[in-house]
Amino acid sequence: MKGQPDVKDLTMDTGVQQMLEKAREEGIETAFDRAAKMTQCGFGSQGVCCRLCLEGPCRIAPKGKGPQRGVCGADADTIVARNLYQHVMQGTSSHVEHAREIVHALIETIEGHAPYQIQGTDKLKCLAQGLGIDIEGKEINQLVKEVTAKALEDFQKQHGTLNWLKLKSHEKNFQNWEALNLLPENAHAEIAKSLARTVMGADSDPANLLMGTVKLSLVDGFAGLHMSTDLQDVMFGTPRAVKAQYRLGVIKKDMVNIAVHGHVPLLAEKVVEWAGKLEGEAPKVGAQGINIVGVCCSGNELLMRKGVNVATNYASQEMPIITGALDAMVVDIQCIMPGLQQVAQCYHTELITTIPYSKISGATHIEFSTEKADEAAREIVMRAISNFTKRDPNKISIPEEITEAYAGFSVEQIVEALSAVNKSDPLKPLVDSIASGSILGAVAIVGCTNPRRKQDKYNVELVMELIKNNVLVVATGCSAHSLGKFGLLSPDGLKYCGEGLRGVLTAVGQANGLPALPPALHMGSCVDNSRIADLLSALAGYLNVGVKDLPVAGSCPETHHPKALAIGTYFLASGVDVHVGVNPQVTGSELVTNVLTAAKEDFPITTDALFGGKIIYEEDSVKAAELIIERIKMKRKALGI
Ligand code: XCC
Ligand code: SF4
Repeated sequence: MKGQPDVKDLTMDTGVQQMLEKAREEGIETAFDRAAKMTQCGFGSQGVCCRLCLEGPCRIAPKGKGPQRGVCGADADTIVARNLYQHVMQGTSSHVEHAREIVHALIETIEGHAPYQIQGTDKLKCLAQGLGIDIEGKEINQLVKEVTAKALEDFQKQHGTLNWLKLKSHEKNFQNWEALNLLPENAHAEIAKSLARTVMGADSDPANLLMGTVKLSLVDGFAGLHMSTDLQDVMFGTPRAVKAQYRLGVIKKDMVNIAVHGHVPLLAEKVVEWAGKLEGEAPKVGAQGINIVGVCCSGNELLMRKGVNVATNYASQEMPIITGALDAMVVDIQCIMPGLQQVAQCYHTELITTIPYSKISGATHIEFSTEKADEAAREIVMRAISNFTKRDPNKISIPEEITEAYAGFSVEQIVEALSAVNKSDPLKPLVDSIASGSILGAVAIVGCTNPRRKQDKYNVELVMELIKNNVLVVATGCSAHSLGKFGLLSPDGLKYCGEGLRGVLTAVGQANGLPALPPALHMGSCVDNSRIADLLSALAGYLNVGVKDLPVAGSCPETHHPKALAIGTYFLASGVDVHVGVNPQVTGSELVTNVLTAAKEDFPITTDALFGGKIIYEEDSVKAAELIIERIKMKRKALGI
């Protein structure tokens, strides 16, 4: 078709390019096509469009040329701050709901109503102790009961603060937040208060709104990310290093292929279990077996704990269907494009939604509940098997490329790997390498891919630039998938590292019987950004400094989801610089921009001054790497190294 962008400009992934060509030939529209057609609203892009009440929508004209206040009198600063707050609210409520699901699944499990087993007993004991529970002589079920009761308090208590915040925050951060009156009482109250606070005619002081946003982000961090990860580890075990494969080539022509997509592993784990149990059914329809592949963060959860292969990441989630060989795509919550059904209906693929509050019109809905987890998973797998017979052979074309990758780097696994170098003091080799300059610092590459940006390019380029400069990289989410696809989660990627970093990764790898550790350590899904926070707290504790003093940063080069803004704000509040490669829709307010980016040094309040972390907004990955490294060097200097 004329005027369409070259597929090579849309994604770095050649398999995805191939599928985009196929989609065009077959007349199928994808997210990349829709992104190309959708012109972005100039007001919305800067965050100055307000539709909070029926006097509006109102929008503030840029550069003073036109109305400078909404009908109610709200100015650009108020509107931008409220919009950011609401984005963070969306992210926070997503993660908090995720955590709450896991709490209930654990409770139902010990009450005998849900077909799961408590696999992470060490983690359970460790959490229980941290929460002040006496573990002496108690059965596992009793400990789960007491730990989940502490978790439920984080949705209910009317005074004090979140148990998980007390459990997981670094002492210096806790003191700072307490002094600034930022400690949330409970997750639900804070979300409700945030909604009440950002309605028309409530809080309109932009600085106050920004502090509210930070307070809410602590709910995201502790009652969302940390609680989800911790309790998932209790249920399914803490991840350990695994080897797996990446790219669309993991879809197998002669097997029943099921893609698992979404976020909460409760369903995904069951689908894997039932695929194993029903393996014998596949030959009855002429298939050689059942092949589960991951997409997005459900993919991450299964990769981390089960070594399940990953087909693709966010922006290209339609592509597994376009191979013509996907027999079912089963989804739960978040990041699931409604457009999937449009694509699925052009093939034999059955799109299956499972969560009552996340349905897609036209898709099959098989209700998943923890009580009925087995029945639902069994039905899903059986349907996929029967769909195998409905394939159209003329429509099948699977890209061949496959990349090898390692994942499963929980904090526990990282510490264990380091123990092989120094058993009595595992963090010492890492800290020594940082002090000597062999490792300059560490950066977490997090977040997504976004159909508006060339897929994988910015994630990969940034990492290449960082590791070349001896910066250690850890990764989560769909950006980790980008790295996996391009060999950066494999020791093969070592050739891109600077000498110092390469030396350390090789030494630690060899102490563990591997040729080397990969240049980027895959730490999990987006909720597993909590693992990164844990690692930073441990390092800061070891060095007896604040998290804000560490030569580290976070970066989301290709994000698309408001969840990333919630996570990013939590990291800012914890004293970590956060680079964003995608327009965060705040540039319409000089005040908000200055508070977050500390662009003007003499600005009265900045997150940098309050917490020790700031936003670096830079779309170019090479320039971003320079800016990140500059800050890392500044923090090194302050540490005297
Ligand atoms: Fe979604 Fe988590 Fe982003 Fe991927 S990385 S696109 S948020 S699935 Ni979380
Ligand atoms: Fe307009 Fe104010 Fe209503 Fe927003 S809250 S739509 S700025 S009148």
